[in-house]
Amino acid sequence: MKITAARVIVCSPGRNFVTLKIETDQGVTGIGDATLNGRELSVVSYLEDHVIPCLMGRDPQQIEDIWQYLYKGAYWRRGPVTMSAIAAVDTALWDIKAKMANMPLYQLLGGRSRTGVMVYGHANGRDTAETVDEVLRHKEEGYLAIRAQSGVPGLNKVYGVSGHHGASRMYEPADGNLPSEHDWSTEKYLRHTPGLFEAVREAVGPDVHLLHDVHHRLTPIEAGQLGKALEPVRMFWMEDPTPAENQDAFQWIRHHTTTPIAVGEIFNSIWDCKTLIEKQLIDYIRTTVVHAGGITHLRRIADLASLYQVRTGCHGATDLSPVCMGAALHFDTWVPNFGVQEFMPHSEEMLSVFPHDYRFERGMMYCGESPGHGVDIDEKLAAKYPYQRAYLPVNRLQHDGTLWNW
Ligand code: KDG
Ligand code: MG
Repeated sequence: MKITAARVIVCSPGRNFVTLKIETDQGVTGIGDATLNGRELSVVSYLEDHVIPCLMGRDPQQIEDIWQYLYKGAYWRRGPVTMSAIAAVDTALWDIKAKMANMPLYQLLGGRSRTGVMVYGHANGRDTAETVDEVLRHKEEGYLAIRAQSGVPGLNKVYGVSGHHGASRMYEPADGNLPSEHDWSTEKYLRHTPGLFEAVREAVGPDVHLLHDVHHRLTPIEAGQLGKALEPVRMFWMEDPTPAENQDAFQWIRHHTTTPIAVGEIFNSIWDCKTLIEKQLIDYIRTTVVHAGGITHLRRIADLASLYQVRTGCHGATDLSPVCMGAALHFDTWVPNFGVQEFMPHSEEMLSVFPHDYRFERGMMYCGESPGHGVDIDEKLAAKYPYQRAYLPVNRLQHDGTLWNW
């Protein structure tokens, strides 16, 4: 069997998505997500200029060898651009292998470990009252796990919260302008957040899992303070409490709180989380199919994590395409140490470009039974939505404009 063609499809049905399609001499094709939010075209170039020429004529069944070839063979290892490109190739190859075997992908990985995949939804509000309402609305929809983010009194724009009610699900639109600027005050945030979660827990009752994303904004000792203050609420997790380049820094959070910690949506290899996992400094690892080298590498990370009782909690915001979601749901259906999957629904427009067989029902998601990962791309429709330059926002300290972590 041989790879005969591969091409990159870029489209922007509300936000940019980069998709790699691989064709074979047997007529079977596979697709993989290569979307790197705000830096999309760098992965397009990496694939078109450097990776695709190396794929021609290779046997697509040799997934591991192709992975090693692209990782070790480049000499320049790791990094989000390289690993997203490798992920796209890897996902497309697993799609092809599963289609050749006439099996849904989870069967090839080792079969079903659970009936469905628990997902968490996003409840965002401009203040505590609106956030509580959004949490209750999600509970009504059947969610078993809900992430709550709220505006902070005295701050203009805060992570995850849109200016207008109801628009919060699409909080980083591909609008072609330069990065928007958010402002930040750790003092105001730390004053507000424990009361927010007290109100949310009181309203939602004891059974719903509650999650919160700190989005890298605290120092380790501040994160320890927040985690300790949230202990009475019994959080499912506190996400990205501090930047994780220095993995040992998480010890200081651990020394001060038993609130569980989730990290890893921006990690792209096992080396980014090795210390965090081996020293049991985290409880959930959030690496994804698209940014951490595909199914092949994500499985390696999950296996390391399982030795230390760290469970998976894959990133699943809308900037990861439906192709990534489809592959992730197969991974989640198999992986023994599954925790939860993030689910931020794509718009109808986005979903129309990516025909898929996964579904959401009462807080759970289910991958389909069709061969492969179950997601396709409608290339004609995709062509109607050309690329638009887009950025993630930046964040500055409110009192003096110092650039802060986003
Ligand atoms: O591209 C960045 C977004 O996906 C990210 O900011 C969303 O933090 C996020 C999350 O937890 O979904
Ligand atoms: Mg996050």
